[in-house]
Amino acid sequence: MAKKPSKKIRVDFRKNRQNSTRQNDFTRRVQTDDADIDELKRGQRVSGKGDLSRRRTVFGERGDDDSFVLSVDEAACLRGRVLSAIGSTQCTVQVDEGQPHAGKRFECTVRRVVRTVARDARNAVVTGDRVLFLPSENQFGVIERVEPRRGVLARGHQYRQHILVANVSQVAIVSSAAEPALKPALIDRFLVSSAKGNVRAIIVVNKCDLIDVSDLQPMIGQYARLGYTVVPASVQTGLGIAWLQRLLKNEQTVFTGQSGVGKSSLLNTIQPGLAIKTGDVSRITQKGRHTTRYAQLRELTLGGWVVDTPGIRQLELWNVQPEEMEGFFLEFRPFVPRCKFPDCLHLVEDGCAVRDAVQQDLISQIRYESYLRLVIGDD
Ligand SMILES: Nc1nc2c(ncn2[C@@H]2O[C@H](COP(=O)(O)OP(=O)(O)O)[C@@H](O)[C@H]2O)c(=O)[nH]1
Ligand SMILES: [Mg+2]
Ligand SMILES: [Zn+2]
Repeated sequence: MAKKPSKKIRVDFRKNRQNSTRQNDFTRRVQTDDADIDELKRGQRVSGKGDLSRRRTVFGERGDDDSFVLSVDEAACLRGRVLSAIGSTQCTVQVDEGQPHAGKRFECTVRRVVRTVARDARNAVVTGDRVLFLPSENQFGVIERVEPRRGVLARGHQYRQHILVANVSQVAIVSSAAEPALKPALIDRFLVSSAKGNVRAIIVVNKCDLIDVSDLQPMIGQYARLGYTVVPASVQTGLGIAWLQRLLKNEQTVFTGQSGVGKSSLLNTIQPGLAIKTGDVSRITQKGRHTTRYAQLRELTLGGWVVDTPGIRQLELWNVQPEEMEGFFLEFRPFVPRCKFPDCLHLVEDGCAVRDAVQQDLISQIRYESYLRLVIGDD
């Protein structure tokens, strides 16, 4: 196989804003300074101008997703998966199978150059990332490289993208048949987020013990025709649990959905202790004890991972343009080319074939309403 050509890039290192926090934390200072010295030892050029205006040549290649994959000393590094990442700097990494320290967990900081080559420094390292890290003593280490991601879930947060988790293979969109009532619009919103992140979706309808399951058939049929798997489930009766276990085996699955629908109960039924207790979410950071919202990977004994996203009630859509929305509603596709105007948003325009299809019951009214809410964005 032909090797991709190595590329050199020049990167600017911004003025080091970590100085003040370093002063507060002696161990961190030692680690970070050692990391800088290591970089010097490995022959990376550092200009003599000090921190204010450093430029450096780094080596690497473009990943398939257009990320920049740094060249690192692979023999000295361990490969692992980020179980949780706080602020892209404090990461817990579990070593992959087939390597020294397999299964062990390391508390890692992130080499500054990793943040520099990331498109957005805040998302430089996220939960689920595959990384190479340089281990040091006492199960500490420094992340040297983040592998290209496939399948990310992101949300908009304070007008910026916040990647919640990377390398996810599927999302379990959990809803409940009753208490709280089934909300198709919410399911559709989650379906769009998953499709936007290139992640397969499974729809779980929990609490089926509270209803007559045959009442769900039209809804199940509708989503099944669109190619989605719908699992009727109940923690009370055990309905759907074995099916869910089969669907989760050897996959990386994010559980998401409104609070109260039974995500924690389902996770604990699938595997005792799988759900994160709310108390586990707080963690000591440099600024004191913080209850942060971050995703955490949990290993399944049957193979694979699940990610619980405590405190994140819903995935706000990030960067989905109104004109792009129709593409996420698969049943609209045959009609879109027949609209009179090529830029039709299927709202009030004349000659809209999508609206005609809704009128003729060829597109479900409920799905069309979900579409409207997402395009108009007022829910
Ligand atoms: N009747 C019924 N109640 C359930 C079921 N699953 C969960 N619950 C209840 O729903 C409530 C919320 O569950 P929880 O797992 O905390 O929901 P989460 O917020 O999505 O994690 C709890 O009181 C559960 O006992 C179910 O299948 N049937
Ligand atoms: Mg919960
Ligand atoms: Zn139209």
